[in-house]
Amino acid sequence: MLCSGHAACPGCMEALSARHVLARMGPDTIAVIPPSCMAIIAGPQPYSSLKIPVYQPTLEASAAAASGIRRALNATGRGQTQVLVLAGDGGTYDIGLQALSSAAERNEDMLYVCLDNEGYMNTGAQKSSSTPLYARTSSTPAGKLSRKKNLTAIIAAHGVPYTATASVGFMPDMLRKIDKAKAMRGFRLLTLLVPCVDGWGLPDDGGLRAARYAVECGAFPLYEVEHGTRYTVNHRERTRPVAEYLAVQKRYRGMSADETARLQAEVDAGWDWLMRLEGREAGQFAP
Ligand SMILES: Cc1ncc(C[n+]2csc(CCOP(=O)(O)OP(=O)(O)O)c2C)c(N)n1
Ligand code: SF4
Ligand SMILES: [Mg+2]
Repeated sequence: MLCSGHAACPGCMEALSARHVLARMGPDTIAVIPPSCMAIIAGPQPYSSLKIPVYQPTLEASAAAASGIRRALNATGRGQTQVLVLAGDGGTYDIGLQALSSAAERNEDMLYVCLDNEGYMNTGAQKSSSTPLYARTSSTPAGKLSRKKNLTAIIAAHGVPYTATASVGFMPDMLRKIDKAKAMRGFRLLTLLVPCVDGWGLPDDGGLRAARYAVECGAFPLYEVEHGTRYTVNHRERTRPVAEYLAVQKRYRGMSADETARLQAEVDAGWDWLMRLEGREAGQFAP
């Protein structure tokens, strides 16, 4: 579904993730791809590296464009065709959030995949609200001073059928979630962590390792939320300190021991929050 010869950097995890998403979604799918690395990978019209129709909206409008395509398909008897958004974190956490929230509130029937490389990578690796605390970007050269926004929980709070995180470093979990989301109807969001070789300062063959370490240290937990309340954590073991995840990337170079300890504490707090939400659904926790 994704042709070879596209314009991704060598070793790009976004291209690898998109290839698997597209393969699972199948040919009866229309893709909506706003400005982002994925739009470069998909190619400039009239050329395309995707074997399905692609619509490229403005950076703000992915979820609105996908809503319109969905309704046009329904009106012409093509309700079975999947509408798939492939958008970056800048176009999702920040610039497209208003349209995204509206589509979630209306429970529009689409699968929205956020290819989360934690920055505006296509335009030179500026920070987004998905960039984690202390990460260096071209617009935060001394390290970001605010934390990563929790998109999954924000959209889950709209009460939509399905939101989940996934990482290409845990492929069976990722493929299961794509299949599960595809089989559902209504608004579905998958946030895929896609380590960026260029923006994170990784070696060309370092993407998968970063994708695994992020989960194993708890910085990017794998979980899914059904109907806004039922939280399930999919990878429960934390087998590394955050410091090991930071060490494989140049975007955290020069961090002090104090900053590393603060980031570890923030990851620990995020993990506890997730455990409480999961327990609350099981009746073990009174909010
Ligand atoms: C409203 C608006 N602002 C800025 C841009 C310029 N722009 C194009 S792609 C891009 C980066 C998008 O970042 P993200 O969505 O995270 O995708 P990535 O490039 O990281 O894959 C920006 C800022 C634009 N197209 N529209
Ligand atoms: S800048 Fe990053 S996300 Fe974009 S194509 Fe290159 S490696 Fe992939
Ligand atoms: Mg991005």
